[in-house]
Order: sequence, then structure tokens, then C-alpha cells
Amino acid sequence: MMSTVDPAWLPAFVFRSVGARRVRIVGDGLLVDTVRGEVAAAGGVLVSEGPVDLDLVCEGDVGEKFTVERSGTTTTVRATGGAGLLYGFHHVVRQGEAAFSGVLAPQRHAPRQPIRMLDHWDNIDVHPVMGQVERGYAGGSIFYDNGVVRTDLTRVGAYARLLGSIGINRVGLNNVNVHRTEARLLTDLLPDVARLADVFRPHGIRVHLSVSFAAPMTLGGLPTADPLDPAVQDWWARTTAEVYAAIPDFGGYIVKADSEGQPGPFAYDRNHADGANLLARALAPFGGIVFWRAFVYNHRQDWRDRSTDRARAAYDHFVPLDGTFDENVVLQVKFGPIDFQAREPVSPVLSAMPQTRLAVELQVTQEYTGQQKHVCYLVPQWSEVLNSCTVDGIVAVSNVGEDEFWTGHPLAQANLYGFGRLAWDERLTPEQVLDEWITLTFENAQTVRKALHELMDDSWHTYERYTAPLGIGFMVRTGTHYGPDIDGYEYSPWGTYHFADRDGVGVDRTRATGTGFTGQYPKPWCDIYESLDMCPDELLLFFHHVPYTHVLHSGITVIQHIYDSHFAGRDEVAHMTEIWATLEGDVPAATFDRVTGLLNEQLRCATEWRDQVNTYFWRKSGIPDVHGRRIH
Ligand code: GCW
Repeated sequence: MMSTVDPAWLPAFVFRSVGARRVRIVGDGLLVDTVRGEVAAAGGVLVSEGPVDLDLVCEGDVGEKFTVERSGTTTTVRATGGAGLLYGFHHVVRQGEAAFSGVLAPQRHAPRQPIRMLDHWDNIDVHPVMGQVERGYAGGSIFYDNGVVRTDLTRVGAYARLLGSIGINRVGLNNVNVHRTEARLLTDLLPDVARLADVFRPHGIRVHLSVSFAAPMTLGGLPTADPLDPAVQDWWARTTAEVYAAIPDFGGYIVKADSEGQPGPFAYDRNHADGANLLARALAPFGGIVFWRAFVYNHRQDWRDRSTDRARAAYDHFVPLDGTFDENVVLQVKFGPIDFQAREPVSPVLSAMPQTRLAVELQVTQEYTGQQKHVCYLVPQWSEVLNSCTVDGIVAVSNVGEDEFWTGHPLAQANLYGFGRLAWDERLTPEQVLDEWITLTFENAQTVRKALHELMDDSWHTYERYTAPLGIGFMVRTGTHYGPDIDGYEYSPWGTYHFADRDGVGVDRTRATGTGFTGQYPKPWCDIYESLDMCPDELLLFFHHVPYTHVLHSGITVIQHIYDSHFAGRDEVAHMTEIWATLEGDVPAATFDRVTGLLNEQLRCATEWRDQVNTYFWRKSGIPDVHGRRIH
């Protein structure tokens, strides 16, 4: 474990505006004490009476809301619970000096989502293929080290503080692929979970465990895990009661069932409501929630079978079950119908289950978006998603590890920060969120602001331009998911196909001639996506198989778009390296060096993507670039 811990968006200078002031804190409880500790650490003078600059008043035990007002020379934050006070305090910190000038009529703040959660795909044992953290790009796990839960949880405490400051209120502690040792977090390793819960609790965060559906057999020694079997039900009830005896505010379970080899209710001819309700009923007496993932699909595909469409799977499995899930089940749905690609349409499940509590799942860890080697500010993507669906919760896979910068790429901290801020309020604009992050992270924000916006604001689109074109996805290397392998999944049994041949490219998901996936959308989207004329360019190849000569709304052909976007995307990365070079001396040297090295890798990789994609499609189509550029 590194001894230095980057302060991320909470460096000392951010607290300057508080540190110089007289602060009164009214109320008690664990979270109020956390706020007290923050004020004391900032150097603020805690007083109990007389005129104060900052009055932090907690009037009860529960609640995440707060109000802020300013009259005379006092700024007052009022909350009905410790969490609200903590969030109100950080709101003031974010405002800086501005929170202490002028007059402010009472402003009410409340999270737009009750569930704001980060899931860790961390393993206790180092997995032979996936390592300590599945799809982790920031070193080892902050929780586990080679087979055990860490004894020293200082780093976890610093993480919990960061998350509390942006309003995250739940954390999943282990990988949804639950292996042998991780399964035991539920039983004999429970004291370790309790230790972790103790570290998160002062920051308003409840912990969750990913559990294996087969646990009654593997841990309980029962002959079955059938959800309708009374002995199985009893096992879950007893086991869950023990969890709550150890951790009274335990959040609940996360389950990946019947997916990519994980056990589930299908083995017993039961459906996913049977499975989810089994756990929901064990959790209900204690107020716990089960997050049941909708990522269920057949991962053995055959290219000759054009009717099996992975995009259809979540809807086909779950929508018929709408209305049959218990109240404390939250169905956790990946934002797109496939798998966290740089560009996907929003999953149709999110608008098709009015009687089920739904959470949308995002990926802060950059599995398919450059693995924290590439600058890819994802807040614009999430903003589009969150503003086009109504959900009961927002969940994301964390990008944090043991790395000294937390996220491997120092600029990927903006994604973690931005996730919390958007989960709190999806109406914040991506530029605004990035601006906040810059102000908090860099002491000389004014000097670096413009360059960082130029580098990061549009970096998701840049990534999209030099990788898979027009919404097609999955041209990554199989297994690692890093770098280009255009035909990798085309010839793998996991089969995620783009169907490129000499005549055209794309997946026909129309009702008229394809898999019928477009029919899963409500109007008008089912018609927009179905129609070649109306389908947005950026999703064209997700929904349609077209000839290379098909003309996009942009006025150019598909093949020419492929060439143009790949040349442009790669050149944008070259420009990013130039922008970053101008910041030498304006950002800490360690940050400068780390990002410089990573940008070199991004440029190398973007060049590789450009060349492989362009060559591939030139050779397939036989149609040259109209601009005659050299294709390698
Ligand atoms: O994106 C895929 C990943 C798997 C992951 C799975 C999931 C945890 O490649 O590594 O498994 O999704 O979301 O369950």
C-alpha cells in the first residue's frame, strides 16, 4: 500500500474558507461528529454561542436534505439528520468564499435519488485471470490484499470521506462474481465486513455484500438452493439475521444470478422474481434491500443464429415479471442493452417496468472506455442517460484502487467526483461538474481551468471517434477489453457481432428484418430506431446493417465517416498531449508526469485503433478514402 494518499477533491486549500471562521455546530450523533472533525481539521474555531460565521444545525437523526441561508454575517446550514448536515457542510466547502458573502434567501437542497451507490468488483483472493479487482485499473483493492481483508483500513477511511463529501450513501464491498473466499464474507468473514461498515458509517454510507445464489449449498451444506424450498428460505433468513446482528445498518445484498456462469434460479426452473424475493424476504425484517442485476443473457452464441440477440435479453427475461418483485427488490439495469460500451442506446428495460423499483448501473471504472489509461470524461454520457430515464436509484462500478491517485489516471478522479454529483442531481451540466472538480482539485484552478476543459469536456466523443464506429461496440480485444481487435468477438463463442463483410456492416435489430429489438422501445423510439431515415447517426450500426455507401444525416457515407472520425479522433488525442504539455509547472509534478505518460499511451493506442479500423474497412469494402490519406 502506498503511504501517500492523494487528497483528490478535498485538499487542505479547499477548506480555507471554513478554517478562518467561527463555526457553531448544533446537534449530535456520529455524522455530526464527522462534521465537527472536519471543521476542527480545517482550523475553524468551534464556538457554542455568540456571533458566528457558519452555523451548522442538525435538528434530528435522519434525513439527507439541508437548507442554506445567509443573513447578516452568518451562513446557516440546517438539516434534519446527520447526513444532511454533512452534505450541507460540503456544499458550503464547494462554494468557498462565495458562501460567506452577500445575502442568501433559504435554499433547499435534496438528493434527486435516494440510492446513490458504488459497487466494487474487488476480490479477496487474487483471481488467476481477473486479479485483485475485476476490471480494476488502479492497482490492487483498498479493501483486500492477497487473500485477506486488510487490517489497516486507513485508506478506506479516506475513501469513505471522499464519497461522503459527494453524497454517495451505499457501497458494495465485493465483486458480483462471487468466488469461494468472497462468499464467506456472509459467514465467518462477517467480522471483517463489520469493520468495514464501521469505517463507512461516519460518512453516511451503508455497506452491501454481493452474495452467491448457491450459498445455501456452498456455505450452508444444503442439497439445493431452490428459492421455493423452505430449508433454503430458512437458511437465508437465519444467515441474514446474523448479518444484521453484527451490522444493524447493513444495506443488503447484490446478486448476479444466471449470468456468465454465476448460479441462479433457472437451475430449479424458477424465475428471477422467485430468486430476488427469496433474498428480499430475508432482508425485509431489517429494512434491507436486494439489488438484483438484470444482466442476464446467453453468453454462448453462434454467428449463424441471427435471432439470438444479446441486446434483447434483459427485457425478455425481466419485463414479463414486472409487478411480481417484492417492494425491497431493486432491479439493477445496465444503462445500455449490451454492456457499458462507449455508445449504446438507453436500455429499454428502464422504461418498461413501471411496477418495479429500478436502478440504473453505470461504469465509472473504464472497462470499455480506455481503462484509465485514456482520458475519457464520462459525465456527458451519464448525463444523457440519466436525463432520459426515471429510476429509483443510481449505481456504478467504482474506479478506485490502491493507486496513489486512487484512480490510476489522475484525471479519472473527475469521473468518480462527477458520478456522485450527477447521482445527487442529474440536472447539473457536465461542464459545471468538471468546473467544480477543477476548482476543488487544483490550487491554481484559474490557471489550468481552460486547458483542462479543452482537454476533457469532449474526451468521451474523442474516444468514441477513434474506436468502434456508429454505436457498433465491442471491437476491443477479447478478454482484456483494451485496444482494437475488430474481429475478436466476431470469432469468439461470446459472440458480439458487427457482421462486417464486403458489402456492409452493422446489426439488423429492426422488427421488419432483424432481431426485433427495436420493438422493445416505447413510442416514438421504437419507430425512430426502426427507421433508417430517423435513426440517429451515432447509433446507426447498433440498429441497422447498411452498405458502406449508405449516406448518413451528416451527408457523408458510412465508410467515409469511419475514415474521417478515426483520423480526427486520433488527431484530437495528439492535440490533448499538446494541451497537457502547456500545464507543466501549473499542476503538481507527480500529476504532470503520470498524465504525460498516460497520454503517450493513449496516443499510441488511438493510433493503433485508427490504423486497424481504417485498414480493416478499406480492405473489406474496397472503397478508398476520398481524401486520399495514407491508411496504414
Ligand atoms: O462487462 C462485463 C465484464 C465482467 C463483469 C460483467 C458484469 C463482473 O466484462 O467482468 O463481471 O460485465 O457486469 O457482471
